[in-house]
Amino acid sequence: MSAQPSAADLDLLCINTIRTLAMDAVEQAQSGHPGTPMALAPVAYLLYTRHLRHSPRHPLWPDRDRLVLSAGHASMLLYATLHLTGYDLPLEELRNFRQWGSRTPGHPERGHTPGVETTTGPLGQGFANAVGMALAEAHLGARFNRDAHRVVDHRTYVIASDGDLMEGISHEAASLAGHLGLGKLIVFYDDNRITIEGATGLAFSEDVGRRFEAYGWHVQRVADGNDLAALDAAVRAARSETARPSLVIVRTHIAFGSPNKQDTAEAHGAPLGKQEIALTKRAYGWPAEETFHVPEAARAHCAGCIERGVQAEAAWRERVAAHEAALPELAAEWRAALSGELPRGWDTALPAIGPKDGAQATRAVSGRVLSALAPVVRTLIGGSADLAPSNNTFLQGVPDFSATHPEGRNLHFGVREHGMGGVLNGMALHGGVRPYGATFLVFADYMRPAIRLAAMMGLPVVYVFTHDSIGLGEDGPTHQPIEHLAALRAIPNLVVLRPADAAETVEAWRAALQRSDGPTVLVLTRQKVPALDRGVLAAATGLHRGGYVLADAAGGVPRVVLIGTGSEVAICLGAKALLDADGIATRVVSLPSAELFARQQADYRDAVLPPAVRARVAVEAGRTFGWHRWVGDGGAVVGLDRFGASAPAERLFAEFGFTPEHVAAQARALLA
Ligand SMILES: Cc1ncc(C[n+]2csc(CCOP(=O)(O)OP(=O)(O)O)c2C)c(N)n1
Repeated sequence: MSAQPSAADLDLLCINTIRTLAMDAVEQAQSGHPGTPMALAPVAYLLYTRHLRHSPRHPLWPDRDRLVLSAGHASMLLYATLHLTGYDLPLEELRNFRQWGSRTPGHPERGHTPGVETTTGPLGQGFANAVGMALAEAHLGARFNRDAHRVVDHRTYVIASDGDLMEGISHEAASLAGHLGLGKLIVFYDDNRITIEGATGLAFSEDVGRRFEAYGWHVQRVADGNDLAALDAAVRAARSETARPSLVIVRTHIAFGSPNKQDTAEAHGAPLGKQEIALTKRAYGWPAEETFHVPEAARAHCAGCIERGVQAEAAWRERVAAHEAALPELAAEWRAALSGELPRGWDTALPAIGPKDGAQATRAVSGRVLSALAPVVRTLIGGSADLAPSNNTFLQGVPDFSATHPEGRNLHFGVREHGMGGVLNGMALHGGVRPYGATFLVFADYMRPAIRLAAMMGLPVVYVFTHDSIGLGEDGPTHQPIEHLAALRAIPNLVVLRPADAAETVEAWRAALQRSDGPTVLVLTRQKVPALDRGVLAAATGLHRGGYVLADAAGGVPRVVLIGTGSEVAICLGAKALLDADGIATRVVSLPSAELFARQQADYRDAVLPPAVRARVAVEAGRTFGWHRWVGDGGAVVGLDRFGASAPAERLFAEFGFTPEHVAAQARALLA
């Protein structure tokens, strides 16, 4: 190579640097995925150096373009590119790929590595996250940009693999994105025709391009993933298409350049091996014996991203200043939205609901809370997977979000629970909005992978899950959640709240919106539950500690403790009346959130559940799994370790023992 490499030589030098860094890091770790980074290096190089508006020295500036590596297994593509373009990811971190304490985990983890926008690895999730990011951008742009004053104006790029496009979640999210006309979303599909088991033809033969055209996307094809000019032209065309999301299908070759492993599944998830690496490096014209080699010219060329990023952010700050001068009120609202903080005094808008309101379903109360908050907490945006009339999630008086009205805050996710989960995560990752999504509790299973990732990333998403037990009645066992509460409680960093009445439901929303470091599930009834008389019983603010003494034994020294959640709290109160009448001093504990309760100091927990009182009965219309921690060896659980049945709710509660009489009998049996 001459002292002054040509532009084309320089491009190739940078691309081969990304390729060889990926090969070397996987070899060093003796685990990982080298083939796809080798194939996609031209796409990543082109995006990061010519198209992505990003700032390596300030990766989180709000108006940056987002890039999502949905094919998270190809993490070394991202790490090598971030390293080369000047992010705070030193070569040492690449040498420590996949090791304890490194910033280069096996799959990209948000918050762990600068420049990583979302945690990916479970295929398809990143795709849906990107749809959520593009949706949030479209919404905030419509709300806060005015004519020339454009403070929200960025694109969302995605790199997706065969696996991403096979997964159902991407079908759901792509269909929604096409319907909503998210024109600033640009997806690169790595059409390498290889997955783990071999050729994609084993299981995947549809015409992906035509499928996306049918979704309403703008679809382009690039025949050779090494053709930078063709890739560049496709990106430009995708950027000019503003009414439809874009899919660029790029034909690539996994492990490009490897004489013996190119186009084989072997190159997907295993190190190439020393010998093959040497052969491949020779084919690239690379020093075969050197590892983690970064040519000075490549580093210098890619470092241009740093200065361009500084300039892009500075230009944006000027636009922000002009926006602020011209539109001070709007600018203040926008800043507040970006901060993620709730407006001062927001909770004074929470409705005061008391015993005079009578028995109500907690889902209905939640609906009142949402509509009362809508004008005040204007970052609230969300909807349901086609169950809004049942979930009570429609924000009254607020327009729908649509392709023509992206300023709307009522979302219609369609019957797409999994897609909704991934989109909510993307919206929360984007920032500036407080997203919520809803369905029946039983269908939480359809979105569990996305909920798990929200918890892992610490995203403040709120889930409204209604029809929370056999109490939904006649729809029968397919619709009656049994194991769902236990299953959700098993997810770390997820707060599950099952309020007992209207007052606890209001507090549950307060808790959900105050939480900024993780997701919250609101578990709500279809059927009416009595308004607990808070003049006599303890205040519902006890919810914030997870569990509290709702009704104490006379004299404060119980012989029996009854623990209930949600609709079963009223049953516990009924049982207490029966036991008290028998002279058995009984305490009722409302335990809307086992996670929050478990976080309390031991002395508080012991005050609520005195260790000396071994006669404890937990009552919850769901699996008993997990309850023994709270009732102990000497306790009993009135739960449901079988599927439900189709019948009116009252009959089901009676048949399955959710009655004051049965609960009281259990308590008496424990004392005997
Ligand atoms: C939901 C999910 N299922 C399975 C996997 C395991 N997995 C990782 S990569 C992959 C498929 C690889 O094929 P492709 O997506 O085409 O990636 P490439 O081989 O081109 O890198 C699978 C099944 C996963 N990461 N996520």
